Amino acid sequence: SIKACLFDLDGVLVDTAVYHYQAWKRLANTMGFDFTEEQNEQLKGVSRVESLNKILAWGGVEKTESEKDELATLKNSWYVEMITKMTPDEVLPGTVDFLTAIQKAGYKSALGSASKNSGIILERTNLAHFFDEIVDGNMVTKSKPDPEVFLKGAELLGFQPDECVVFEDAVAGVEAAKRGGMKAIGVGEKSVLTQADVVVSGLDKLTVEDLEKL
Ligand code: G16
Ligand code: MG
Repeated sequence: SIKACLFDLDGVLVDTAVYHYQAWKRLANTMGFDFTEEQNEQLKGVSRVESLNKILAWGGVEKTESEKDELATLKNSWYVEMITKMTPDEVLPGTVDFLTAIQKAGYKSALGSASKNSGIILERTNLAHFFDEIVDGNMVTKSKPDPEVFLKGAELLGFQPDECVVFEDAVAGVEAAKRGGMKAIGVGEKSVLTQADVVVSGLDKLTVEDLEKL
């Protein structure tokens, strides 16, 4: 049975995708091109370097490794400027209630995010205290859909993969959970998150009883 919960950050607990989008858009604009909101969907759950590579390809722009480092750093400085101003109001609906309920019911929780900025986001939104362990982009070498981020979370919490459930909004994240041998609750659309065991529109639609039924 399920004993631990592993949460993705962006798109599950908070909506930082809008800030990533604004910062990447600004970067593309400085290079003389733009990209659409639809293209932006492809950046969700994807690491910073991989996101930059995709954007450069969309603009038909080639850069050296050191130029890419500079561009990624510039984008991140704009992104950090925005997330530093985040408030607890930006936590997605139902998140605090659900995290409180599972904590009371005795489930352990870990974060499993691709972001290297998870610490600042969790502090600004008052969510940090809900997590027994934090695994983020600073601690992993392989991006989702590789299961590394979630396997590390399970290990740090001291549980087997099949005792864990992952909450994910990205296709790559759901795939990572399944490849890691975990249950996956998709947050989003059923037609998109086809590999998930259960799909909900948000954490506001979940109760502790739903975890017992997995
Ligand atoms: C998040 C976002 C991605 C972002 C990645 C890296 O992942 O969904 O769009 O590119 O983190 O973020 P950073 O540049 O802050 O290291 P997740 O796993 O929380 O959904
Ligand atoms: Mg996500």
